[in-house]
Amino acid sequence: MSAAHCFSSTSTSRWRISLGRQNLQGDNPNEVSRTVSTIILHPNYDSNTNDNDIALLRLSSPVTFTDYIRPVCLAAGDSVFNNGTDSWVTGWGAVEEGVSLPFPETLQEVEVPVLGNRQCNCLNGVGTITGNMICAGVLAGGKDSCQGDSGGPMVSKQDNIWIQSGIVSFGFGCARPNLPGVYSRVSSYQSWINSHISSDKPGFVQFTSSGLDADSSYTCPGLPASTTTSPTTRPSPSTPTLTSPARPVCGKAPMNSRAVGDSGVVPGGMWPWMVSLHKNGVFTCGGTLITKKFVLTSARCFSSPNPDVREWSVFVGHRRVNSIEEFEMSVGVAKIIVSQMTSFNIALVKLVKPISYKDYIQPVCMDVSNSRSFPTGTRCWVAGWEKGSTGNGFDNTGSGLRDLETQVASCGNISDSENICTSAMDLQQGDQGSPLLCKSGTSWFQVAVVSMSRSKSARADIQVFAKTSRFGAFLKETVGDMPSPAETATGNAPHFAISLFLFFAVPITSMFLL
Ligand code: 4AZ
Repeated sequence: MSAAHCFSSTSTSRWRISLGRQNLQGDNPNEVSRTVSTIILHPNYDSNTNDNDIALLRLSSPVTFTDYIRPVCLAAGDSVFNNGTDSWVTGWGAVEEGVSLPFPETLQEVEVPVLGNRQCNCLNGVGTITGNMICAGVLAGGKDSCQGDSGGPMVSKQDNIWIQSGIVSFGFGCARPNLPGVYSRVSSYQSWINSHISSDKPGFVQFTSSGLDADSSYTCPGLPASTTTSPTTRPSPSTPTLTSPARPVCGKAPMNSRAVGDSGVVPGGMWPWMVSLHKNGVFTCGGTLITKKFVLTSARCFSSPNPDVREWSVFVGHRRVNSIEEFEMSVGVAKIIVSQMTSFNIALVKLVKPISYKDYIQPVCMDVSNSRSFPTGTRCWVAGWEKGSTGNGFDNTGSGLRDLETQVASCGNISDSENICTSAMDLQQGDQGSPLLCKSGTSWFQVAVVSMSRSKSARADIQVFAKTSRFGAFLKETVGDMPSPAETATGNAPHFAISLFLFFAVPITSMFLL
């Protein structure tokens, strides 16, 4: 299998196929070669648009498989390659634009993540990338296929099987920032390939991606709305239902069965306000839903003062469906508003559309009127995602949402009017932006945002969080009306003098992060 653009005609006479070859020059002890009996170009190959850039070459005679010559599996038609899928491209092409591979021209490899078609269209010009193409590359540039790699494979590994997802096709230059390489999408051609091979057909294997594709919420001017629908799997009918009250209520977790002593991997739906924030498709931070349109997280999730909203997407509705953890949907980001204090800043992420509440999608309470107390000994939890090996922050192999139980502790000689303290916790990088959750009455409150700096903890025995009552005005101003706890909605809210203050905290102490 190769690319159609490598062939100016279907004349076979001048072609030779080398297999088991390592170097283009010098000795290749494991090499076998064949002439070509037939060249089949895709009938809809369009040299103007590069659409359907695929070709099949029939070898003049079969080759014997060896340790150096083996067939790759091909991505089946129903394969899914989410944004970020780890991929490898191999070839003898140029090592940078205009620089050919030096002697003895040894086969090269490069690792590149899949970049979703929506984002790839936005980067290359809307309309450039058809559904028969798949893109891969890093936005920073520096890793790519290049001239001479054409026709070669892009592969991804699944359960120890290498599956070819793409055929090197084209790109604007090589390894340029924001210009990923473009590949023919092998999974689009299962039936075409099979129609030309009668015996000894290739092995088509379905490649799957876990979770929703972050690319589905990516957009830019001129790009049609996403046609990607939410997962076909639905929550089981046995899950409890929560009827939506006219006035939104916060801090309700109908599926939460957390009891004192519980910590660890969290089944979906347990903390219904938990969201995960993804930058360019890669899990970056935890966060919480505080209203239908706002997510609260740490300012430290955003490295630049003016984050690009187009790079970000928010996954909501973490739940368990048929024993698989997944998110109901991903939503784009309309605005990222970072508080402007000198330290311990928080960030509000405004979503492009409001979220509908479900059992497994609920807002957490914010104690904006500072009327709740969380005395020493109160049991609290930090919920957050481990940064999984897939970089998605979640997958089916256990690196999902987990929580850590802790309890409110005395701040000792540290001012407790300024701080809230808990027993020490093993917070990790993936917990950045995640909440410290404590129950007051029947409602769950977020009393802190995990915001870890690179400095080590000042005290190992307790976790000190700075009270962020100073963000009360910022929150009210930015978010407006917030849902209230069920108890106060019935009219028995305690009346406190300092109504604008928020009992909301960010830890001062922290973990060392990579
Ligand atoms: C080429 O000319 C070519 N950066 C192949 C791949 C890419 C660019 C050019 C992708 O064969």
